[in-house]
Amino acid sequence: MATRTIAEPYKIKMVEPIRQIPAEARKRAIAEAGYNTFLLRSEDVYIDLLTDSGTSAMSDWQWAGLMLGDEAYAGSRNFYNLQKAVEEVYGFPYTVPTHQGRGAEHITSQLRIRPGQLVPMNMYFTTTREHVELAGGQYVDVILDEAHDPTSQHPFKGNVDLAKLDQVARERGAETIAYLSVATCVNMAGGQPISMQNLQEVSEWARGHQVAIIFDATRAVENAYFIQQREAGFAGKSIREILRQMMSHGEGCTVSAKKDNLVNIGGFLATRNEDFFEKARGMVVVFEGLHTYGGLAGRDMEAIARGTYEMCEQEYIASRVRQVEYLGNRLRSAGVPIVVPIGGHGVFLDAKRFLPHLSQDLFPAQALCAALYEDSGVRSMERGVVSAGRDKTTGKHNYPKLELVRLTVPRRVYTNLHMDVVAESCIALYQQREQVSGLKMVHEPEHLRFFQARFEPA
Ligand code: P70
Repeated sequence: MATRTIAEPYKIKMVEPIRQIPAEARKRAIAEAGYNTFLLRSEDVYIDLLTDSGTSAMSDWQWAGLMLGDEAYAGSRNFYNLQKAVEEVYGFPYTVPTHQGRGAEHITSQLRIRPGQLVPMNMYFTTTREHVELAGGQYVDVILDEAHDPTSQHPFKGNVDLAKLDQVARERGAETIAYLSVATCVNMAGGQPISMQNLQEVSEWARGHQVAIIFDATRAVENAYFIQQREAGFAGKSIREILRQMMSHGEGCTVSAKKDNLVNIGGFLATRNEDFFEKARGMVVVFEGLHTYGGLAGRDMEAIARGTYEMCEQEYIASRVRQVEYLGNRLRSAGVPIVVPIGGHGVFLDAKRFLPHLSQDLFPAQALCAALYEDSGVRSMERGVVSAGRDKTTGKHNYPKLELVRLTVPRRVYTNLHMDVVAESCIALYQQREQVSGLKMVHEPEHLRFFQARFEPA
């Protein structure tokens, strides 16, 4: 039987006009932005696939919640609604709101890492790693080798390699591990999920070595969807059940609510460890705000609470991930090299295979982002050598195996016709790929350089 089309489980109530500025203006804009898509003005962008972070369309129920914001300095009712939603959906009884994900990472790193300790992670994320290092910790990569191979079809490329964990414990001693930082739908690997079976094994390992697991649960719902679709025994389970089961393996989590939770700003730290919670509550007042708002307005917390329920709806998450898949399949069938399997939040172009004539010193992914913008006004994000930064001890560039351009799909924002426009632009560029030339970096900030670095044609 032919499969029927599944449409978005919503209709559009309000629209925001977008426009494509002329080719000459795009050429000028990207040059003025130092060939860095982070430095473009959003008004000069046609279809914005820079990120899925804070770019979601909220529902009418969330917007209605904004009007119910209780803007009291202390004890806002929206905080209690948020706490309840987090407890019901993730299963953690204690919540500390933060202005966004990195606020929660900051508190976690400062409280849980002693200088010289290690933090094994299933691949680095830029802000997480920066906070680990600022706290004197050291990141160790313990993801499967397959995650570093854009062509490997492994269905759970986000899995932790237990042999790598054993090696860390053997060589450095388990007591040097501050905690395991386990990411869901691993961003830098291309939005690749971790399996429930692997989570179970990692959690047994962690218990055996008396090491805590703290999740980066920023894209845990997308991960839960992949478990439901791909892992034996989960087809009949709801997203909420799967998410709860995933989180049961951790002591707590940090979350950027700007992704899964369908809001434009916000984040939180949640835990079942009362002592950690007490300490985090003590620290949030120094860096973010009182423990019942953490840098957010009451209305923001209400929107997160409501988004936290909505994100688990089956029809929503299916249509969201399928839209990403739709874009990926269009590119794949035209022979454009992308990371497979197609990820949860975006399609990742493999710049090494797209532009084989450019060495990593010529920043191929950065150059490809700039070329894509020039071609169509589509904005994407570099996830390669620029994002990987420099080694803190040798001062040399980190050369990641993955040199990628991320086409990140905002939630509930674009239609599949927008995806067609994006695909056609990538395909056109691929057909004339020899014409894309490399870049040289002319301005390099010390921290998280990719945000503000500037380039010129090499
Ligand atoms: C993105 C955004 C944010 C993020 C994340 C994971 C897995 C934590 C955070 C931090 C924004 C971004 C951040 C750094 C570089 C580029 C883009 N990811 N963990 O676009 O959360 O932004 O709320 O502080 O993906 O992927 P927040």
